[in-house]
Amino acid sequence: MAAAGNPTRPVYRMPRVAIVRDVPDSYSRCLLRASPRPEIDVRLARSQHSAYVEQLDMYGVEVVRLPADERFPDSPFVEDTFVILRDVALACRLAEPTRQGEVEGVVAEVAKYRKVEHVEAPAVLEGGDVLAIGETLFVGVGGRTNEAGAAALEKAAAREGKKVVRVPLTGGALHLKSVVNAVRPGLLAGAKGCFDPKLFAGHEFVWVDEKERAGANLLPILAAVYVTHAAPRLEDALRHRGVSTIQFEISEFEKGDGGLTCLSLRID
Ligand code: CIR
Repeated sequence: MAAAGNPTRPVYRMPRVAIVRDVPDSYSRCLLRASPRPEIDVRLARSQHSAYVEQLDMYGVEVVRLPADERFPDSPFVEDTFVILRDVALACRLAEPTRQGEVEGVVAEVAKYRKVEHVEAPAVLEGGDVLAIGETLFVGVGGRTNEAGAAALEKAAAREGKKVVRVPLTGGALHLKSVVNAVRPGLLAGAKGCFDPKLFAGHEFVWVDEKERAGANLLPILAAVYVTHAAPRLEDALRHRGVSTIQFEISEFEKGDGGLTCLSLRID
C-alpha cells in the first residue's frame, strides 16, 4: 500500500498488539458533553467492548486486556494515554484532571514494546489527537491537545524523521480522530466543518453527514475497516468504493464521546 504522492511509503502500519482496558462500573460517570446527560448502560457497554475485542482477536491482532480500574471512569478510552512512535512511546499528559492517572496503569505494558518518554507540563497531549499517515503525524490542536503538546510531539517525531502537521479543530470536535481517519491509502473519512481539509493535501475525502458524525471515528484493521452502526450511509458509501467494512454497535461509548479508535491502543 502506498501514500498518495509517495508510492514507496506505507500509509499506516498495521497493529501487532492492541491494548484494551476493561469497563469499570464507574464508566456510568464518564465525562460526556451531551445535555441532559444520557444514561449509560454499563452492562451493555461491556458486551459492546467484548465484541470489539473479539473482532480484533479474530483478525490476528494480539489483544492485551488490562483490568478495569474503578478510579478512572474514562479508562476504556485507552488510546488517549499514549502516542506510539517508531522508537518511543509518549506517555500523554491528559487534559482532564479525572483522566490524568490513567497513564499509570498502561505504562508497564507499553514499556514492553517501546522506550517510554513522559510529556511534561505545560504540554497537554492526548493520543486521540494524533493521526499517523506514513511519515506525517497530524495533531489536532485547540480541543484537548495544546500547542505545547503539539511541540512536544514535534520534537520526538523529528528524531525519527517524521513531520508534524497541526490541525486546528473546530465545530466542537473533541479529538482529531473523532472527526478524521484514514480509510485506506489516499482516502480519508471526515466530518465537515471540524478541520481544514487542505491540511491533508493529496488525500481524497469521504464526507460524513452531520447526522452520522460518529462515523468519522473509524478504524482500519488489516483488510477491513471498522465502522459504527450509527453511520449506515457512510458504511454504504465505503462499500461502494470497494472497502470491506465491519459494523460495530458502540452506542454506550458514543454516549461518552468516544468511538472505535479510542477503545484500543495499537502498537505495530
Ligand atoms: C473524554 O471526554 O475524555 C472521554 N469521555 C472520551 C474520550 C474519547 N477518546 C477519543 O476520542 N480518543
